[in-house]
Amino acid sequence: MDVSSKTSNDISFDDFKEQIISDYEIAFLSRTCSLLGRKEVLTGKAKFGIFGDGKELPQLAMARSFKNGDFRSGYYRDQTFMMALGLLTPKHFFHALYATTDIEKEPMSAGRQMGGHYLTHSLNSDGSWKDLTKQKNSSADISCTAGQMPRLLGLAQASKVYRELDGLDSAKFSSNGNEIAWGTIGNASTSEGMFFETINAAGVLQVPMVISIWDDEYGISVPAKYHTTKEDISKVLSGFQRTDTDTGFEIFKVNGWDYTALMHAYENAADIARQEHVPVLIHVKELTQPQGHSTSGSHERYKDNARLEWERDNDCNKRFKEWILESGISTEEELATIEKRIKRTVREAKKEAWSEYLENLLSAKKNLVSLIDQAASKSSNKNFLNKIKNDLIAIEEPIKKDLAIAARKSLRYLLGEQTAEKNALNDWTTKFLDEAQHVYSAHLYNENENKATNIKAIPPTYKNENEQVDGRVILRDNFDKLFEKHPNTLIFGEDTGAIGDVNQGLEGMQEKYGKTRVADTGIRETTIIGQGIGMALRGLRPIAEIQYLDYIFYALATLTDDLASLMYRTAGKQKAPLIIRTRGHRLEGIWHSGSEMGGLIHLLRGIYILAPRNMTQAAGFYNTLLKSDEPALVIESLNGYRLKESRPSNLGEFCTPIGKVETIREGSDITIVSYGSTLRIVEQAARELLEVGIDAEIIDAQTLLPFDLDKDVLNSIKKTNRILVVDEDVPGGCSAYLLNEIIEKQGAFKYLDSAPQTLSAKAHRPAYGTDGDYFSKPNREDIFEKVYAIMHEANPNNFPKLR
Ligand SMILES: Cc1ncc(C[n+]2csc(CCOP(=O)(O)OP(=O)(O)O)c2C)c(N)n1
Ligand SMILES: [Mg+2]
Repeated sequence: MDVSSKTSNDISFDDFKEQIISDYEIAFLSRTCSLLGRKEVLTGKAKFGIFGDGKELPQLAMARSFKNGDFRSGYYRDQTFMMALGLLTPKHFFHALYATTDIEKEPMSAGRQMGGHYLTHSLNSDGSWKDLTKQKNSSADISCTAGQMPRLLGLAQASKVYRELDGLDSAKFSSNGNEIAWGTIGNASTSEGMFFETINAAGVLQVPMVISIWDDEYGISVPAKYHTTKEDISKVLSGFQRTDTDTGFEIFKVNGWDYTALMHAYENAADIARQEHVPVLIHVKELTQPQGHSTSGSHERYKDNARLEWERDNDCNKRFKEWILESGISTEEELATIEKRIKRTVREAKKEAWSEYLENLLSAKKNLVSLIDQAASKSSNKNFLNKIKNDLIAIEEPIKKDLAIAARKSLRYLLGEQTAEKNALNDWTTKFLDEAQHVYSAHLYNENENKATNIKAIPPTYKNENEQVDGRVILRDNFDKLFEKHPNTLIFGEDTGAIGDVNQGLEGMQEKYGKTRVADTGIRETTIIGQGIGMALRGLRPIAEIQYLDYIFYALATLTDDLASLMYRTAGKQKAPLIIRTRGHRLEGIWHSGSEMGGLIHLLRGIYILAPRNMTQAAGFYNTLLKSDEPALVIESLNGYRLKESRPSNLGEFCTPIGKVETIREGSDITIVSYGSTLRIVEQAARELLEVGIDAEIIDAQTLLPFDLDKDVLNSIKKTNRILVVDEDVPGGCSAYLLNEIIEKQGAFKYLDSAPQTLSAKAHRPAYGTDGDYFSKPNREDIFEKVYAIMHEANPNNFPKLR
């Protein structure tokens, strides 16, 4: 590690002094918040607290080098960093502790995440992008340790893409790729696979990233010797150090209490990353936890006296102050005045936040007390109602739950009564519950006009229906149109680039659009998704390819924790319109035939899940998705690339609608709902069923999340009065989900003459070979016999027992 003595940020001594005092103020402000925050939890006003104490100094250094347009991807310790950038005020801090649901007051998540999870707003209220080059940006934290790493890679890669490609729509996202993506991670969390995968990929891709490791030698109660080989992460990673001949990382090691060394290390790191587009790692050692890990538990339980004493002596704020005094930058008296002022500021912020938090609740309580009182005066259950009212009055600091319970219980005592007062209470309760539910449930998906489900269907047109080509050709030629039309679109994955994916759906695309837009990656599914999330957060339109559906599970944590929750946890203030392209369902064997849709649709709420039956439908989904801005998973049918399809003439234009089913065969006896590859077998079975006088209607579910927004399946059942759901997931998987949608949500039970049924694959993974497939997945005979049995039960005379 060569640290140059001159950096781009060199300033005069007077300015440096001023900077030091201002940094001391922020360090002290942040620490005061941490100390008071813990008290708020211990006295019961907040449920949980995790703070930034002990990590103040390096975060001030990081903040100094952080510029407009830069992005952070960090974790719960970065309180001081956020305060230093003016993105987190003491009042915000307390509102987050209390879980205030007003996004203006609690800008980090509108009360959805526990305090200590930070973000900035990338979107205007209509969902359009803000100018990210004019603000300091933080992607939204998640609690899962190291979960911030995969997206960090994409945030950094975006700079590289913006620098390398001409003709991009970059005005709001990048100034010639000059932005750094700053990552932070705790020492213990570097044990996670996500960390190592990200480090390796960043070294390969050579992206402008600065990763800080806040090393306090602990991960909750577990000391370094159980976490890290040699108990020293930068020593372990030294093989990544770049040399004169090899690219790699620049690695810095610095003590977390050493202000000048920190400032210098960060300025150097920023210069290298910003100018040379090289990843940099800063291992910040000798940090402490003055109050232990979080508010649950105390570190006195697991740290010995020697360690506790060392932590007290080396507390970075304490050593910072000692250094300021020793070097004559300020005096005890001056600092005492500053500290007193800051303590007062924080106490006031806390008081204000608490009273703002309570304000609406108290006025709602007042209204409710009066409504219960009035309803009681006209009720035969007056005494019971008065008891509820008095219990409510006694709650001085009510939460929404207290109000909801009081209102709902009161209505039970008014059963059967008809008074204007009861109606008023009823109306209030409905409105209150609806509004509260909205507060906690909105923004799982985009709620603005351009949401994907609003994109109108455009059917494929054909000049010559007889022009039959392999399905992969339709995909390839459609991607060609999309890359031409949307310059911000890029695709990457294993074998995606040079050979144009394992099924040649991208054949020739790299030659035409270059290695940045059509790229091969290492075998690392988690960070492929991370690249996608990070780049999508910065205005690009990435398509991340997961080679086979069965390998998506390597990336599942990132998909479910990060991408699927993004809109929700940011209360609509960030978006990552990432398209994930993969291929699944029937092919050969345990790991190339997966159709694990049940698992995915349950874990990935917040992402659209689309299962097209052929490549025309698939291409139509990509066209739809690129008109909108939401994340989606598209599962192409593995065995469909070489099947012939008519070639549409409006490639790149036609749109498969999201949330709509398609009836692909009309019939009158039974409705069969299916999706993906299985549909072809259902169609064959339906032809055979016709031979015995059974006329089946077949509906392609095609979009599993969301499913059938127009309730077309219900209309079909009104006609056939029977329903069978067929898929190749495990029993009780996606088929059970679809049945629940149809029977319970659409209300189809009213129209059924036969018991609703599902036919799925076996519970085990699909065995290899044609026979393995036949005995693992629903086959033509299974479908025939299942439908026949339903008809036999309904009409044994017409359909005598088969076997
Ligand atoms: C994937 C995952 N596993 C476990 C946890 C529980 N957990 C939260 S913080 C933490 C320790 C992290 O230690 P470190 O990375 O050193 O950060 P520090 O808190 O010390 O700054 C653990 C185990 C989690 N949040 N996520
Ligand atoms: Mg730690």
